Amino acid sequence: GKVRAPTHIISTISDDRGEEPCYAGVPMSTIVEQGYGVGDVLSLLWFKRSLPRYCTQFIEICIMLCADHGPCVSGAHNTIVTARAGKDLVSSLVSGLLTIGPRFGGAIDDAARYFKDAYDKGLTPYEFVEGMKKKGIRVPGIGHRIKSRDNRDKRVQLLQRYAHTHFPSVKYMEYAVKVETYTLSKANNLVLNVDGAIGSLFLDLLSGSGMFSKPEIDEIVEIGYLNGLFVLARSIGLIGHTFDQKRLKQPLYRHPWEDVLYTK
Ligand code: Q5B
Repeated sequence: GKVRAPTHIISTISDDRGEEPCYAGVPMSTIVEQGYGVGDVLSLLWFKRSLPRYCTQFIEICIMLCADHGPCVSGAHNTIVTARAGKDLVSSLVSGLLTIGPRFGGAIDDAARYFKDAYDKGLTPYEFVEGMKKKGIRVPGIGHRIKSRDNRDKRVQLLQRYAHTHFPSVKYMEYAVKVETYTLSKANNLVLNVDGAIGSLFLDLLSGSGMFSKPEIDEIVEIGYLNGLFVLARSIGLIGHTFDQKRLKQPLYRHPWEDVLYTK
């Protein structure tokens, strides 16, 4: 038979060799003519399948809600400083993106991992939170610098409301809310944050939609797809902050001496 020389790259999500590009086998003309949205395209390229409308709309809501959170957060701050140093769009964007991690925006995957593990093992919120404390690990998806019991994060409420209306099951999110009830008994700012809401609700999407097998869900959680939602979304805002600084012709940023504690 035919012998195929081994290739250096294997790729399974898209193909540009034909008359038109295809995403997971779906031609671009179908995507455009049938009114696919960003959620559909993300589903094809990340999950290699079309998802039901309520799922793709949820993905789009996550992207819209996380697109920006003002100039004071780590990512925007870095982007603003970089743009003001005269750097180009890509440099300004990536300097902001590089701050996304376990404390800022990049706790979605770990929130999903820990909430899934705790729920699947049947741990009570008390056992889960105190177990994390013993290990010296902060509960990912819990806590916020400015949000608190008395100043709830509207984004979290909007995501929860959407899921309650459209998802067949919200068991992971309900577990995360029980964890929040326990952490709030410890401190006012230990709320379920936007990372925790997306992490727990994405578990509900994966397990409740019937579109993913159990090994596929485990693989998605293990690989860590979900921080990608925040990275993708916040890129929109960081690009906006770059243009804003350039439009405003802002000079080189220098932090004021008065705001530094010089000490030995
Ligand atoms: N403590 C977020 O901390 C923050 C605890 C905890 C147990 C916790 C912290 C945290 C987990 C990571 C996470 C996503 C660093 C946040 C986001 C996007 C954003 C951002 C924006 C946007 C805030 C005071 C005491 C200490 C701590 C304890 C704190 N968190 N205990 N589990 N999770 N969370 N990140 O206020 O006894 O005094 O030592 O790491 O989910 O990034 O808008 O800003 O859209 O851009 O700085 O929303 O919660 O509190 O560090 O002074 O801690 O609380 O151990 O206890 P803070 P700290 P003790 S959403």
